[in-house]
Amino acid sequence: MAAILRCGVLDLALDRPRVMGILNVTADSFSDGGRFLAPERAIAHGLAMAADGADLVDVGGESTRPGAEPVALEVELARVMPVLAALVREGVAVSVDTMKPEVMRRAVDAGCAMVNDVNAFRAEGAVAAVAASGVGLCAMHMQGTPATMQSDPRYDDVVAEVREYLAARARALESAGVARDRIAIDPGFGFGKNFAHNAALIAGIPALAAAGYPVVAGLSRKRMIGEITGRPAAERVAGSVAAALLAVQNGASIVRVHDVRETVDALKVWIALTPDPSPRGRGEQSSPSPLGEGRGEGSSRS
Ligand code: HH2
Repeated sequence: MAAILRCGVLDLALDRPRVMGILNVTADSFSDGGRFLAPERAIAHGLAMAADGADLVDVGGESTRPGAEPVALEVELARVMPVLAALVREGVAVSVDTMKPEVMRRAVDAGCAMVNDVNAFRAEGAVAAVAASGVGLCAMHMQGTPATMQSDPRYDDVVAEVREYLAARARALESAGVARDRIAIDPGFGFGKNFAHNAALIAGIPALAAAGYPVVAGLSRKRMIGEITGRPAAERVAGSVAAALLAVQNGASIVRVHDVRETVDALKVWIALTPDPSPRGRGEQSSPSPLGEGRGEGSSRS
């Protein structure tokens, strides 16, 4: 697996776990809906997450929570673009969380480092929108659509099916000219998965990583954490940090989280006390080094 994830001008070294901070510029996200709909609040929160050590800030303008309805292109652009542009101007590495090719194109033009698609670039024109850009790409697995995905998800072998799907999507990107070291994969926790499916996928991260792409894990504040702890979304911080550590322990390269400061602290401890902090299954190993202060330490902008 690549030791570096190439994200446009950002080379994200994967010798230690990386943190993607979640910035939902939406009215209805399951844990922070409405909090960051005002651009100035969103920008301030993005800057705060970067200062707390987020390697990427993932800006999204459309909730994909179970039952969510799609938003119109103009609405999504109006939410995402001013925030994304302001963060890029401030030197923050930004990822855009979208399923829409036009949003992808505009975000790439505005200097985003990564495109994160819960639909794995299946929309017509999505692969073409990103192929020639050079930015990093995160392809996520989802069974069904957000509107219906949690009604009755079924798999014969969830790990094998998710892995095969993600490998096929990565191959589709590579066939369109995307370099392998630009691609990350994500099993899509909670996207058409029940508790047992999610649990199997956490345990199955080594098998997913064996597909040869860095694994992104997004467990933060999700229903599974609530089912285990009995807590509402806003009180799932400790549970989410525990899940992020477990994902990293199992070989995830990037964790997508709401609570950047707490996760970065936990990872610092985990890295400092783990003999080999590089994700299992990765070919080349490196010596332990604590997470640096602030954003981007260990990454390079060229
Ligand atoms: N989860 C959500 C959205 N985007 N992207 C990736 N790669 N992996 C994930 O697990 C993932 C994702 C859903 O979480 P959130 O953004 O917090 O909520 P909402 O979709 O309601 O905005």
